[in-house]
Amino acid sequence: MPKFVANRINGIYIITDGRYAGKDGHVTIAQAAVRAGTPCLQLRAPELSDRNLLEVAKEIAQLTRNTGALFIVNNRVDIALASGADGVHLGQDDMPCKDARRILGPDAIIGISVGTVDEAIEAQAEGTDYIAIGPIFPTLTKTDAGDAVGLEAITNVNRAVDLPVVAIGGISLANIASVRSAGADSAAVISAVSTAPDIEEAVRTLAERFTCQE
Ligand code: TZP
Repeated sequence: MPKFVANRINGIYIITDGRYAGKDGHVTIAQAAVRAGTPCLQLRAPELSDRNLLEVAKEIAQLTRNTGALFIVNNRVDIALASGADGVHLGQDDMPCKDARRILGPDAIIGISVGTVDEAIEAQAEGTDYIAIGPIFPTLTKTDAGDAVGLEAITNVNRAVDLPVVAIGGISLANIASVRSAGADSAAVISAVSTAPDIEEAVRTLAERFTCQE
């Protein structure tokens, strides 16, 4: 594992969402998350053209550069490379980890989404740096995410692999402490932050609740 992964895939993991403010929404969320001290930020913008996505990615890479926050691009290895991001997050249908590693190099942070323990074990064998397990709870944000796997999936994946485990899907202020109690190193959130009236405050509150276990 690259030496600086473990302490940054720890705590809150903010994923941007452009549904509410389009292209500018990603940067607005990123700015607020960085102000609130998020250790990790992911740009997830399937709705943007390549050109706009790269522009936003470069802006966020610049924003995070002097803050210590890890900057990850969802799915797009090319955009991660061109923007100078710290790494990429891959789904089960995205480019295989070993090919992404060949392009991005040994120091890049590569995360993989899994829905089962078997997928987590396979992802570890492929050389991923962290595992995202989900959806833990039902979510409306990703319609093809599959059925909720529940809190026990976090515990099971944690036992099966020796990597930071990020819980994702339907995580809110009401349940984030239970995610921590189940053993997640990190909690990834989209709607709990992007729909909040004050994004910075939402990030801070979620981060505090995550660290104060039930
Ligand atoms: N992968 C699994 S669930 C999910 C993703 C990207 C969506 C999480 O969004 P929310 O709004 O935090 O439930």
